[in-house]
Amino acid sequence: MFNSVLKSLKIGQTISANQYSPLTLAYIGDCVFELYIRTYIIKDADTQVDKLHKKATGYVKAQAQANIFREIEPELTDEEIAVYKRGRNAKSHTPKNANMMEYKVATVFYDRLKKICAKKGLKITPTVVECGGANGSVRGWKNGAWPNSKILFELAKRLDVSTDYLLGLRGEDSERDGLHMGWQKIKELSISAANIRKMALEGVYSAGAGHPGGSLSIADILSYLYMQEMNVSADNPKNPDRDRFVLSKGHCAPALYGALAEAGFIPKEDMKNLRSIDSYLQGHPDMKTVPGIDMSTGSLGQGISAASGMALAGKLDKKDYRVYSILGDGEIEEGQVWEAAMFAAHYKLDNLTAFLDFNGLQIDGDIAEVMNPCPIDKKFEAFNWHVITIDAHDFNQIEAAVSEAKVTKGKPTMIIAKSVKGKGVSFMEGQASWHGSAPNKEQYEQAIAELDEQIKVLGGAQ
Ligand SMILES: Cc1ncc(C[n+]2csc(CCOP(=O)(O)OP(=O)(O)O)c2C)c(N)n1
Ligand SMILES: [Mg+2]
Repeated sequence: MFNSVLKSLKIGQTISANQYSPLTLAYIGDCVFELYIRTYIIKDADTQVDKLHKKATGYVKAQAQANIFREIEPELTDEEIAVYKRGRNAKSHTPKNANMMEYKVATVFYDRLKKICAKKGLKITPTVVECGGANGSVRGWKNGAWPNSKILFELAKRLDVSTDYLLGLRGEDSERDGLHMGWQKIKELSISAANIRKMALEGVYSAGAGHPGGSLSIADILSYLYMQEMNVSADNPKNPDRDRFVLSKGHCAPALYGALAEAGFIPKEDMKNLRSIDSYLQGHPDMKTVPGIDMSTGSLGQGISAASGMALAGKLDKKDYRVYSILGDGEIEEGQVWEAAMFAAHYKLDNLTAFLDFNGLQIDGDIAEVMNPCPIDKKFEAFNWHVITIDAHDFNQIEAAVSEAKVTKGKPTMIIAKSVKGKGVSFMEGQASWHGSAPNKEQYEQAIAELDEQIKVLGGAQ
């Protein structure tokens, strides 16, 4: 059935409104589902599924479905569970074709489509649901290409919403709904983040030293802050009214330099001089030599203290600027962090927004084994901070959290950003060994190729 719908659809063809039969919905649901797996399951770092999924086999899809099923089972009704299990291959314990989840996603998708069209004053007409693409047919799973979910991308693009919104992963009926970022903006920020990752790696590779893992895990947050959020300008880096940024985990300077280069503060060509004896781009940020750097950091724990002081200064001077900072999850094992936490809450520094890069790893491995700081959220709450937990690689969540921080009065905000150390480079992800070591030539070239591929998929220039 799915195949016949697949065959009946052509790239560039128009799906008419009366084709919104359950079958078509199920088909679109299938497309959506593939993307769901890519954006949701893979993101959650089930690397085994990730690797297999890249092979784009039906088995993997089934496996991923089984994983989703296990995750959502407690929320399903008995009837839904029965529908799911009817579709299962009893021997392999994996589901067959359409299952309840697909049906659910398809339904949510249609609801979302209706909602966004109503919001934008559009009717669900052939033009709204027209399929897009260049090469004449809807692409399937072959060649590891982006598959049928192309339709989803096309719709998201046309409607200027994110794919997550259409998938029902974000925004439903919440007050954050209105904050939803458009597809175009997410694409731009994703491309900037990939560029920041590339530049950070270029620096570390050229220097033969540095910290790639924690640099890659904060690239999305930096992209959001520098390319979207902060009131800063390369033309006037010392503007007294600018927002401030302090990289408390200063060893991740390569990512900060990448962000500054992406935002035009420093020339991109300078990345290759990272850590050279005569370069202004040292292994840790130096406020005296690098335009756009507000605080010299690297000794863990000190940056957040300085950021708190800047926030208090802003209050005393009756300035509107906001102060942003990023801490590491290993960094918060430093006692000084908790003095700063107490200080910022005591002085009700609601102009201070900190991110905690919760990648689970520090220099020697698992943070829980070195000196377990968990539960981190409860600790900051106890210190009287407003705490929000998000996915560090999801721009909608970053934006929603920053917006929430801006309207939170009387308290500083800690955004606990669950991240993947080494994010964006397959062989670095989740590996403590990439905390502070440089890639060799072959590894560097592979990493850049992977990031270039990501940029290509996003439609950017590599
Ligand atoms: C006061 C101090 N002690 C030790 C170090 C050495 N050091 C550099 S990075 C690091 C681990 C930090 O872990 P985390 O904050 O989790 O960093 P990330 O995972 O984000 O790279 C350590 C111990 C330091 N820079 N400062
Ligand atoms: Mg860490």
